[in-house]
Amino acid sequence: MKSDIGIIGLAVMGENLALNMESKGFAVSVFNRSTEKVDAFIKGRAKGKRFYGAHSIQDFVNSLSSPKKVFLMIKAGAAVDQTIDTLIPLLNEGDLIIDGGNSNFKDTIRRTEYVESKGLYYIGTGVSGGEEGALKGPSIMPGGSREAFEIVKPILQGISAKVNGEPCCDYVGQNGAGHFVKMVHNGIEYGDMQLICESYDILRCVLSLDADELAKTYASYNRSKLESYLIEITSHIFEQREDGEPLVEKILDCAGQKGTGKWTVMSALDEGTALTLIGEAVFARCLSGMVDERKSAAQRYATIETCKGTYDKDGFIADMGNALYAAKIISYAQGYALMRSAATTYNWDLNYGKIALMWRGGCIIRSAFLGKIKEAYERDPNLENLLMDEFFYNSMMQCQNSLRNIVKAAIDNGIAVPAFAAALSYFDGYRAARTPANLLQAQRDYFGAHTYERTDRPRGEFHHTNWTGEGGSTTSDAYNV
Ligand code: NBP
Repeated sequence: MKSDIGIIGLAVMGENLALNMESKGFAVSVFNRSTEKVDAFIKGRAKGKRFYGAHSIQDFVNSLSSPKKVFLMIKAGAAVDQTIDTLIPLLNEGDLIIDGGNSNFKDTIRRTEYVESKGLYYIGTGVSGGEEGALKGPSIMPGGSREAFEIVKPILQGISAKVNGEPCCDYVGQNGAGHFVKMVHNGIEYGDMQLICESYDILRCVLSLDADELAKTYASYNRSKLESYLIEITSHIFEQREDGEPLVEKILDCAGQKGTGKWTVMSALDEGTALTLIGEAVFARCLSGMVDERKSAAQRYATIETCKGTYDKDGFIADMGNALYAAKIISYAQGYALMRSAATTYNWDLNYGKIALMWRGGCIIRSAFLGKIKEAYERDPNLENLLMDEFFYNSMMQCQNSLRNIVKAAIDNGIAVPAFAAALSYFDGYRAARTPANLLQAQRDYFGAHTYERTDRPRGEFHHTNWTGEGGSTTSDAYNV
């Protein structure tokens, strides 16, 4: 009997996805470049289950029923291109290649065109939820043609997480849309994690909370509007002890990153949308990496007083909860604004409510809050910015003072809060009818004759002033900074 689907790549994600598929009733073929991993899997976790372990790609392809569905779960980058090139001559018209790794969406746009030019279908899909999600039900964000999605829909929706019976997997859009949305998901994950880390830094400094109290505080946040996987695991992390000491205090404060946060910020720069909170989250990881330099600077500036304020404990903890909520709203507003802009650039018809639903379960940023985003886009599918939605407007009005209090406390106590501060600055900038950019335009026109629009003239009319009396009337249209 032939298999319903085949997976190439038996590292942590591929192995668990394969087991998930088999547990949902699909027969699965597996292949891995180093074939000893195939044997180890078949003799180990796959024993007695409906798997076929192949030792060559040809054997692997032959073992699949038509249309053949090949799911790549391998390292992103050149490995994907190489494997696609190996597969193309072995597949027939109408067969499908699915890339489930963290590929750059621009690579996925290119590969979709290439694979489709050979008469095959191509799906680039985000898969989120790590090892556990892959096994028990990840969030799956597929992009490609609709026909391609229909071929594999029963399998992808079958293995995905479910919230209230609805699969956390649906068609996202053409070519790179799935990988783009997954990338933004990862960027938002960076922002959520950074906000939680900053809240921990403030709480331990200002209120001197110990690990037990922090565990209780985050557990209480998890019973509130902040309910989410990341808040939940944070409370568990504070409970973890080693030799009687909280393990978290023994972990070096040097953050790693694999690049999807950076890609998100780079695409925001390409789009010209303000993704300040995620940008700060990426830079905070960079700064954390300068371990020795920071130690020297700490000694040099040791006389600056930090952690010196006194605050009402219960009131401060409540303020922190509200500040986290307000900053999270702003971060998601920025992330969704980026997706809106990219949808126009790349001609994707993104359904923002469905995207919120796909993130609602199975993935790292899963939270009750995403249900509110889904409702906001149900109220208005063309919502310009989440901050303009009725629910989020009311939430911001309830929480923005707390965000100010927390940023003030951080500044007074000498604690870095790049993400909280970026959130507040974006909010205040976004709701400003008049920014100081009039002066900026005057500066640009002064030194570079870049011209400016006027408040007392129609938009689109550009004016130049000879500020020094020495310049001519020639204006710049090629040189822009
Ligand atoms: P890795 O990203 O560590 O990749 C290891 C797999 O890639 C192995 O099967 C390896 O085969 C294969 N591979 C490599 Br490396 N080069 C290859 C080549 N030239 N040709 C064929 N196969 C090659 O595995 P992972 O952590 O399971 O992640 C898989 C994908 O899913 C990645 O794109 C990752 O970014 C993404 N992802 C990971 C997570 C997570 O939590 N880990 C979550 C979501 C998405 P070998 O055994 O022969 O070396």
